[in-house]
Amino acid sequence: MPETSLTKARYIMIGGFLGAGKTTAILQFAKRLHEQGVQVGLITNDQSIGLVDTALLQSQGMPVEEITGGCFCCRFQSLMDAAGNLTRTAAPEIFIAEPVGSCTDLRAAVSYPLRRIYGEDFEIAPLSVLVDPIRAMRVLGLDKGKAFSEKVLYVYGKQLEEADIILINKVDLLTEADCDRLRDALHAAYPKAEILSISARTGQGVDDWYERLLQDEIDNREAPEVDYEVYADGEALLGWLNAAVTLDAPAPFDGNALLSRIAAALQDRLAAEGAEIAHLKMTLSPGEGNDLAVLNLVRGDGIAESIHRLQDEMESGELIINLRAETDPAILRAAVESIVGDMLVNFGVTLEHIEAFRPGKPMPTYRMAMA
Ligand SMILES: Nc1nc2c(ncn2[C@@H]2O[C@H](COP(=O)(O)OP(=O)(O)OP(=O)(O)O)[C@@H](O)[C@H]2O)c(=O)[nH]1
Ligand SMILES: [Mg+2]
Repeated sequence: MPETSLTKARYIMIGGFLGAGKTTAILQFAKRLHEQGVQVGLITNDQSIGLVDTALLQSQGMPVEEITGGCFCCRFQSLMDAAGNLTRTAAPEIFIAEPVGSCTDLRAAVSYPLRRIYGEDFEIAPLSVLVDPIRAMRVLGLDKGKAFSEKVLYVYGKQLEEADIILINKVDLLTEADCDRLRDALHAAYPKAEILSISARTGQGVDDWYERLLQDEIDNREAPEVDYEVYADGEALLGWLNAAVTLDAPAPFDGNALLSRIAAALQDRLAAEGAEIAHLKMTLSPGEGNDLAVLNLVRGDGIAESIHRLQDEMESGELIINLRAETDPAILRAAVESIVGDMLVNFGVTLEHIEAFRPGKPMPTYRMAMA
């Protein structure tokens, strides 16, 4: 619980499936607030340690706390501790939290408990859920392409069902006609949600959303029912891998090219295994300075994007890999170990951390279906 706040802080949660653009949207919103002199605190979340999202947000000078080893719902007290730590270090007026992208039931397991137990400390903003439009068109049957299996799609659907605001993100990638088709299909399937379209990257359409997030309160409606057996099975179908490697090269090398080569090799290997990638994200940071290379891939047939590039060649540093795909985690681990081994064959390499697993059954600390 924030200890030093005299007025209520605002708690904003921005959800959505893996790769939908949550971190990008949070960073842009936080930058905007920062420019306006508003103190912001960010909270990231993952099933494991070694997070690309935390590294990315910290590299932008943002106060960030991360909750690892389980989702907000299952680690509710850790969420409150993270808010307390941020209050001590940065005194935020606004907290922006990014839940795990395979997590749902946030309304009942986070928003309503927060309001009921800590309502004197927090105002709770509407629950936003972002979608990647290409993924959403496939899920809703508007477009062909590899989709996830049924139980993973159950989780995807539940995320949308509980949203106050569904955001069609990445509209910079869509034709107007496709955006309209997607909006109509989302509206038909999830009539309770307001649907906005934005580009977190370019800032298109974000102003109305920001206004809602800063002024409105979460809706009071009953949270959707969630079958935790199906939800747990759906989450467990997604293999999860986090790895951190320190590397030391015999001579300066192009770090941007190295990341692209690793991504291309992983993409080929996982396609051959029939594993649909939900999100591959990697960072490469030189041992000195604040420079950072960041690469993302959000579909098996997507194009890997370097969203930050290193200015100079590097000689030593740290590589972080976060990979989520629908497959056996042992396949992810074997792929990462062999590809990283091949690519770094002439380097001095220390594997600091590698973990590949299926997320465990979610067991929320609280579940309050009614506001
Ligand atoms: N073209 C385009 N790309 C975007 C936009 N927003 C996000 N992206 C890209 O989508 C990819 C995934 O974005 P993230 O913000 O990391 O997604 P996320 O939802 O936080 O993903 P997880 O944390 O893995 O669940 C990155 O390559 C982003 O640059 C957008 O508005 N337009
Ligand atoms: Mg993220």
